[in-house]
Amino acid sequence: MLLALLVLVGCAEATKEEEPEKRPNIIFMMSDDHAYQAISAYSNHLIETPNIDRLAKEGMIFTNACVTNSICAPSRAVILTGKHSHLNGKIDNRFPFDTTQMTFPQLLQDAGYQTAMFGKLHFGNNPKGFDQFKILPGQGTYYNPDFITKNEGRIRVEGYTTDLITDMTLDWMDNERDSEKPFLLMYLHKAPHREWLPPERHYKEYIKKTFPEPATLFDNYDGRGSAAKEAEMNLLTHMNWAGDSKIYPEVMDELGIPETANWDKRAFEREVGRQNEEQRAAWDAVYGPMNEEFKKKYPTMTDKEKMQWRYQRYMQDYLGSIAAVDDNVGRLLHYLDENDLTDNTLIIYTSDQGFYLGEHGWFDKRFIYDESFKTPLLARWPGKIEPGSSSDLMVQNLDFAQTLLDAAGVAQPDDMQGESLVPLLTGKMDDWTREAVYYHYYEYPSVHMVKRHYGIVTPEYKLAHFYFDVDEWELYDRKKDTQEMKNVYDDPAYAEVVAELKTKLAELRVKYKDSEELDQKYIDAYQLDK
Ligand code: SGN
Ligand code: CA
Repeated sequence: MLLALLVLVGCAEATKEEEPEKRPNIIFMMSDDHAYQAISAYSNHLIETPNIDRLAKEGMIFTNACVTNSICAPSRAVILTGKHSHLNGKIDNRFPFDTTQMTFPQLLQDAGYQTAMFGKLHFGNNPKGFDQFKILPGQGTYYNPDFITKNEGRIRVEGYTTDLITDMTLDWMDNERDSEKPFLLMYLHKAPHREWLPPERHYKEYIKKTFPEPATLFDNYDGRGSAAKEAEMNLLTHMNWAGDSKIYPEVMDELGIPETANWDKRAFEREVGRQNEEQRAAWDAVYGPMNEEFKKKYPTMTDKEKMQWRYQRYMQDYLGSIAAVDDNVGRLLHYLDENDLTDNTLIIYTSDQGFYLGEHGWFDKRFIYDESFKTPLLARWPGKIEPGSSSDLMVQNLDFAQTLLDAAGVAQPDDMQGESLVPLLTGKMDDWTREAVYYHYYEYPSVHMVKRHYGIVTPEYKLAHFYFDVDEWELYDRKKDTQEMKNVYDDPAYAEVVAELKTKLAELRVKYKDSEELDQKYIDAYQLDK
């Protein structure tokens, strides 16, 4: 009898040991243009984001995560393929994404994962490797959006986009999720992308707030090259009055304010004009009085005052849009808690790139400079990631594909160019060897006019080469000049650093298979495409 019992216990032990670890569910949460400066786990000088912060408290925060090409669709292509833009071909927002390429969701689906995508993809074609998807066409809209769906064609849904993306996600979790399989969920917000329209519950509150100005709001770009001077992303001179600051087109006419871009008023119509009667009445009850006040102030405002006013208006709408993202992240986390899904789910929260919140007087992104080059990154994986941990290593959006494949126990294709972050996440950092990252931005000439450039970034320095219609180099000492105000490329004290970094940059270009031929190829293709 005792022997039989021992044998039985022995068998149970053996089965326990042999039972393969359950593959984790994966939720990849990404918002669009969400600056790390606007997540309170990074800094709470602008906004509190308690739900997003929960991921940092219960997981890991990365303080030096960055992108390879700071713009929307290219970033998404890098994430899906695990390859730099020059290899995956999606160098800018206009080039088509080549859907014959392998992406990590296809590999996860092949390996038995149930896969779904909700929200913004921005490729102009549908994602491959998804059992279900509902995506916004192009940039999408904030109110009453259209969705392109896998099973129902193009649909229009009444409501506020950030909330709707979550409704669809939760509906899928409730009604379509196959509990026999692990899942990959890509939960992709449009917010807080331009033109920054919050829902009523937040604009009511945010329009009354005042935010601290960044130290470089009045930057005159001295000390840098022509790229910073010629970029068209200044809050005072390049922001739309109607589209961005929400001044009514008729108020602009009354005050004699010309359109900033020739689509300034059209942008307002495209977004605010999409609201239904009820939404519009609620909007006007709050933005109407703001317009009235502006009418009184405007005629005597100095340029400095206009800049300050525009900065506050920008932050009110941008941060109000983020407040809704945070609410919805909270809804999703709550659903996981309630449905016993928290423990075996790896969650990533990131943005497709960083964003300028008035630093250097700017909005938008594109540059290799920190606010757009860096991106928020938080990861939670109970039992695997130490709660409250952080990493300042230079990880990139290039690493996500391999990381998620690795987490799922799926082989990483040899031609992917990133590195799995799983060792970092699980506290086995010994084999992390990356000392520098490579960056390459292409979309020029185009909206915001940020010149083409590539460069190398190490924890200490940033070296960038601006090319195409210029041939200029910039070097920043990241430790001494954290705001990147002084290009020290020509400073003899840095001659050795320049020489060393140029060698390393050339090596990185070889390593990642970028080249002058490819630079030229993408210039030629762009010209033809014009
Ligand atoms: C639109 C925006 C630009 C933005 C690009 C790219 N203007 O053109 O400000 O830089 O998208 O953004 S808008 O008024 O039409 O919104 S991205 O996130 O898709 O790369
Ligand atoms: Ca973006």
